[in-house]
Amino acid sequence: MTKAGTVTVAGRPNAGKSTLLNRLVGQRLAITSPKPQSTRERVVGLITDDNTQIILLDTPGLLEPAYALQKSMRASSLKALEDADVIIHLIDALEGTVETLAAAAALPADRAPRAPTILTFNKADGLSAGRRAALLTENPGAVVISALTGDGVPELLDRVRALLPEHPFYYDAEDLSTQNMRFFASEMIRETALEQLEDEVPYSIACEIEEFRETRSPVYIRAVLHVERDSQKRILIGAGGSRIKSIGTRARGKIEALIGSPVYLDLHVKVLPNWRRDSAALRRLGYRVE
Ligand SMILES: Nc1nc2c(ncn2[C@@H]2O[C@H](COP(=O)(O)OP(=O)(O)O)[C@@H](O)[C@H]2O)c(=O)[nH]1
Ligand SMILES: [Mg+2]
Repeated sequence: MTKAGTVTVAGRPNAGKSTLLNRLVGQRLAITSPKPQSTRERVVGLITDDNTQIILLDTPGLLEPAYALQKSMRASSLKALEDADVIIHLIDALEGTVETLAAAAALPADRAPRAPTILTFNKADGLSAGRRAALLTENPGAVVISALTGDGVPELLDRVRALLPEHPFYYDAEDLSTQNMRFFASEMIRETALEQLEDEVPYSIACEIEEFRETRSPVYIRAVLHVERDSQKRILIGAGGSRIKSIGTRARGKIEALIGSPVYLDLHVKVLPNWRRDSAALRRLGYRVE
């Protein structure tokens, strides 16, 4: 008898959702960042053991959308909540605010997600023992974890397993994701840009993979980083091309670690004016547009 199903990790920006996906999959698949709103669409991780297969969905943080990209992010979070057999509602325990998922998602009570939800407090490594005990007393049935250290994660997995339906596996036991390397390569490049840039620039970057030739050695990848304005393009390129070169070198290393072979990364910068507010541009970049 096997169990299998979709488990959606949802919550506010910066709760540690992507860190949790990486911890559970055992690979750095999802972008993580101290800068909020790093995840823009659902990221799928597959976790398979002898008798359980979890299709884990990492989602963009729930927030009030202000422009088209954020609307798209919200739509993909809500879709992942609808698709869930089990929901992990992740809350940053250091933040203090405890709310229902319907409140975090700004959904009316009659549209609250239906799947069973495990209230999960993250960042236990920063909690005092007293605060941890108080959280568990005040929120019966909650789980306290650290996605960073792995503390409490086995207990969370046990809780998820207990709620999963009986079902044959959907995917091969060896598969790590249902998304392709093209997607993860573009995410690694965007993550590196997030690490190396400040202020508004990281939020204005989208990465498009124009060519991905796995049959070549080294693997050939041509990617474009789109920004919204000329001034951002200048910052991204840097003096004498130093910034884009450094992003390229670091991102190449991450992609090589993920695919396990040498990569030639051909990285370009272009201006796609105001793409974050433009549905046609969003669609072209592969974001969900309703
Ligand atoms: N101290 C601590 N920091 C964490 C933990 N989990 C995530 N973080 C940090 O919180 C920030 C946001 O993490 P991320 O996974 O990108 O959050 P997301 O926006 O919910 O996907 C990053 O700087 C992470 O390193 C944790 O368990 N403990
Ligand atoms: Mg994230």
